[in-house]
Amino acid sequence: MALLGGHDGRPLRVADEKTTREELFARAAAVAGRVGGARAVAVNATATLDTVVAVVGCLLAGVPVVPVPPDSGPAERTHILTDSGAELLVGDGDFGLPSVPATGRGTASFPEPPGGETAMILYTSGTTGPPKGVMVSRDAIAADLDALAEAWAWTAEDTLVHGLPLFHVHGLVLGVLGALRTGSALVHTGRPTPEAYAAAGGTLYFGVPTVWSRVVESGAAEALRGARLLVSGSAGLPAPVFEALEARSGHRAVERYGMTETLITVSARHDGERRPGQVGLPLKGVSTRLVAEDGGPVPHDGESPGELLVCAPTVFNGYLNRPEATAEALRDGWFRTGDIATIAPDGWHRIVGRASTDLIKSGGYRIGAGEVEAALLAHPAVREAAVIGTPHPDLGEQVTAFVVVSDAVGERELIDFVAGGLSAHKRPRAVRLVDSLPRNALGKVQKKLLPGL
Ligand code: MCA
Ligand code: AMP
Repeated sequence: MALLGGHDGRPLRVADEKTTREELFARAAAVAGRVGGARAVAVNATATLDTVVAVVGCLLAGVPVVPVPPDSGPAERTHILTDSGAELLVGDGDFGLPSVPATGRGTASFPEPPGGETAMILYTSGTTGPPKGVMVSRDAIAADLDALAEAWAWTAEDTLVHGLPLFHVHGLVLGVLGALRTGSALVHTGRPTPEAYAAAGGTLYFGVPTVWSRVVESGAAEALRGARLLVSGSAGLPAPVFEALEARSGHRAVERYGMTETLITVSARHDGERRPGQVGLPLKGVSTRLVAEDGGPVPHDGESPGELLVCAPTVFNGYLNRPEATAEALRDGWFRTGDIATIAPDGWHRIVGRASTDLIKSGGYRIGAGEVEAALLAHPAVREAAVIGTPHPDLGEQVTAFVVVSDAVGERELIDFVAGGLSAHKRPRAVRLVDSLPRNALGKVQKKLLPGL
């Protein structure tokens, strides 16, 4: 089966624009004809139909597509474009690359490219340094979407509703390619607001926990009673939000777990239990296990925590240009997630934390502390910086920075300074000016001693 399914699926809406499958594939064919042969192609991944056309066009042509966050600041964008080797931009954007339009209609058909080839390069934060390019193959995407379709009974009868960003796995791979492959109708609401979710009349809804918490708080949950499945992922769904959502919508949310590098690997099922605070069972074709810090096995007794390792056909092709990082993360086919989990004897997984304090999840976005620290240190008044995630009632975690400065500088100025280089969600919400950072005898910052952790 072609990665993108047939041309006879149901219609799509992205923000205010509607289209049929036929129209989408005709527009995408025009793009495919213009990008063929490029090493990689960038797309300014706004929440628009043009983005969907551009991505589908690249996939038809078998050219790796690089969705660029539209709000990424100059430093982040330059890194993504340089590292990915993108040779062209589809659509609008001031990217300093030759661009081709996403307009027009084509009639050519394209042979299905080899499944092992990289379909997308998705940039995601590590604990240190700039974001890494995660190479995701066509086969990995197809395997993941088919496993999810099976677990959620996701078919062409569904109308999928979400408003998530089109530059990450959740919104783009599941939320757009999933609809194309299963044939379901898609309503992308532009932004994931509770009002838009309530008005969309879907059967299947995707959201990050912040979205579900806002759906509950706003009173919109009541309008989702007629849906079939509400799915949460990208960060842990707090049990109180799970329970409030059930009380107001009648739905026990399906929680699922994944990563950019592995796609979605663990989920509750449409025809199975839903347990608040737990992320479910491995999807079809996925194996998981737990290891201790010394690499030894950890029992699957539902209590002993260990680092979660994943082996699956959905695992990535590696980090672009970073063989050492790839070798470090992927050993003998097992990917080290960096997440600490328990596995119960009945196979249910619970994510209990992360091995490193240097990866922050805010609103479902993964943010590397090191990248934000580097952005702060570029300010002439900043001498030292330590960034951590601190609890936030709406976002799960917020980015909090502790900085030592040499000259008088305000919190706002430093926040705006970071925003000048990086995506908006990477900005610290709070900057605390301190006299010094806690360090050990070797001079390493002891983040666990910072207030808030
Ligand atoms: C933000 N704002 C700020 C600051 N930070 N203003 C001043 N100072 C700051 N430090 C601004 C924002 O720009 C925004 O302004 C306003 O405050 C509200 O921001 P926020 O509370 O963040 O809300 P939001 O903009 O409505 O975003 C919440 C959100 C968003 C919609 C939940 O975080 C989101 O789209 N998250 C999804 C992330 C995602 O898709 N992750 C998937 C990764 P203004 O209103 O003017 O814009 S893939 C993945 O994780 C795996 C595979 C998986 O499992 O899915
Ligand atoms: P990303 O690379 O942005 O895809 O983020 C992946 C990370 O999100 C994982 O390593 C987890 O830490 C976190 N994550 C995703 N889904 C869940 C979930 N359902 N529960 C807890 N954490 C999650």
